[in-house]
This record gives sequence, structure tokens and C-alpha cells, in this order.
Amino acid sequence: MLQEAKTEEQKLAEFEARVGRGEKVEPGDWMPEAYRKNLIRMISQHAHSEIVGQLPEGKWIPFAPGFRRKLTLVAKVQDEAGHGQLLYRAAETLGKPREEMMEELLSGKAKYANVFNYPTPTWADVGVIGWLVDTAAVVNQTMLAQSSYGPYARAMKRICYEEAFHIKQGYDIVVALAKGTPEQARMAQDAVNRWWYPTLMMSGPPDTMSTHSEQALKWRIKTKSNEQVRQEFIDLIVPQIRALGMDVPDKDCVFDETTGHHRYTQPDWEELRRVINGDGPCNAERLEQRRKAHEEGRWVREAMATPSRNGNRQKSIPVS
Ligand code: BYC
Repeated sequence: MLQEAKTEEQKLAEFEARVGRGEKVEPGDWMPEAYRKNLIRMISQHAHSEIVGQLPEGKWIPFAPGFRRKLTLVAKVQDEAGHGQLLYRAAETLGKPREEMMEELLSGKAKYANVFNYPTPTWADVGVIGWLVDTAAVVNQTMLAQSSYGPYARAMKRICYEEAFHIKQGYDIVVALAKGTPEQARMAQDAVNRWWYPTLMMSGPPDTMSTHSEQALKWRIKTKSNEQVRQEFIDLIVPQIRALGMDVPDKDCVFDETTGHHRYTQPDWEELRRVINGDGPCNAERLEQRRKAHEEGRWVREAMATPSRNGNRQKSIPVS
């Protein structure tokens, strides 16, 4: 039967059957409008997170202790820019123009990961972002690599390869500090203490407070709930923290023999709501920096959009 001759109900039933069989949905395929909208929302927020996520660590590039630390940090921050590009591209395949996404980010309308609105006062923060935040990101993104939307799932695969390197980079910094002087060890512990709850919040609110999870799980945009992802992260990271001789900031975080998982204290969900709605410690600073970078990159975008002598015009517009 031709696609046009089918009723909306038939198209939806076929779509859900395909997704249920684990098939990928591709850009030209029929999809429910709510599926398209949910994906655009999530992928564009993810792209913004990669772009804004360059700033807290990027600030430390001039002060990295030594040439090798600087090289790996530069490479990491550049990777994040590349991830942003991949994700904007994936969102564009759903019909969302890149300029609109940029406008939403720069105007403060769009959300991006909560963690990037916290300060990075010491070098240990660079290590802890790479180790804790990137581990939480990889647990989530490994799940998203199974997403029903083909371009998003494929972007996640590539991104996870690079994030695995970022985790090692961060872990290596923390190991050096944890095994260094007492002052360095204190600095590492202090950073773990400050990043613990924001990192737990990164996996999203509890399932009872999540607005999009039910639909996202039904259509396999996500394949695990926010709480499943958070639990997976905690079970992975807690033994690593203890193996380094460091304290888990939550005194009630203990392994529960009956469930086979760690119990933990819930983060302050009101803090998450505030931070993602613009009222975190560094929201204004991050957006100001992004706006400045966007303005400074204007000449590049304009130069690339100008036809060359042979009449060719560069089609894709760089982000910054
Ligand atoms: N931060 O219904 P819910 C990186 C929002 S970058 C901000 O559960 P969903 C890195 C949520 O968007 C990778 N917002 O939503 C880069 C929704 O708001 P709206 C970062 C959050 O989508 C540089 C509302 O709260 N990873 O690793 O089903 C250097 C209700 O939530 C957050 C991603 O972006 C949050 N933590 O689930 C280093 C992953 N939590 O749209 C590292 C992609 C919730 O209704 N995103 N919100 O206004 C996801 O996996 C999902 O969107 C979430 C939330 C799990 C975050």
C-alpha cells in the first residue's frame, strides 16, 4: 500500500512495530510528529551541552601543568566541538535549521547539561570532569547508541570512542593528584565533593518527575530510564573512587547485597530545576562567553557563505 493511502493509525502502528523490532528510523522515513519534536529537543540540547561543555575545562588550557597535559586537554576540548557539530547535523536531518538552534542557545532559551553551569576553580576540576562527568556521559551515551533514530545512534557510537579517551585523560590527572602531596590529594577530594551531586543530576530527574521519559522509552529514543542510567554510573564509579583512597561524598552510599546495587542519597532536585532554567552559579558567564565566540566567528561564517570565483558556495556553516 502506498504511504499516502494509509491512515495515520496504520502509519503509527507500522512505525511502532519497526521500532519494536529494533530497526532504525532514518531521516526520510515517516515518523510521528511527537517523535520528531522529542528528538530535536533532546539532540539539540545534547549538541549545546558539547559546545558549552568546552568552556569550564577550556579555561584551564593556558594553565595546564606541563606540555603533555596541555596537549591532551586541547585535544579533548577540540573533540567536544566536533561532537557538537555531529549532533547539530543529526538534529538538522529532522528539519531543524542550525541557525535556529544557535539562536535558542544564545538567547538563553535552550537547555544544556546542568554540570556546565558550575565553576572550575582548580586544576583538579579538569581531572574530575574528565573522570566523573565523562563516565556519567558515556554510561548515558552507550545507552543512546541503541536509540531508534539512526543518525543519533551512529553519532553516539563515534562520540563514545572519543569519550573513552577523555575518561582516561581525567582519571590520569586525578591519580597524579590523589597520589601526590597532601595538598594535591585534598584538592582532588574537594573537586570530587563538589562534582558528586551535579554529576548525579546529569542523568536527569527521577522517573516520577521526568516529563519525556515515558514517550522516549516507548519509541526507543532512550532505551533506559534516567534512574537506571544513574544507578549504572554509581555502581561503576564508587569502587573506582574508593580504590584511589578517596571518600565518596555521600556517607550513606553503601552496597546493598540484596539488590546488587549501591544505595545513595538523592540530589537536591530543586537545585537541578534552578540550574537548568538559568539560575546556576555560572549560567550567565557561560552564555556571555558563547555569545562572544559566536560574534568573533561571524567573519568566518560570512566568508564561507560568499561564492568563490568558480561560483561554489560553502554549504555548511561552522558553529563558531
Ligand atoms: N541537564 O523529562 P526529562 C558531555 C531537562 S556533553 C539539563 O527527564 P529527558 C561533555 C530535560 O531536558 C553530553 N537539562 O528529559 C561535554 C527536560 O527539559 P525540557 C551531555 C536537563 O530528555 C564537554 C526536563 O529537564 N549529555 O558529556 O527525557 C565536556 C525534564 O527532564 C537535565 C547529554 O546531553 C540535565 N542534567 O532526559 C565534558 C545527554 N536533566 O526539554 C563532557 C543527552 C533533565 O522539557 N540527553 N533536563 O525543557 C539526555 O540523555 C536526556 O535529555 C536527559 C534528560 C537524560 C538529560
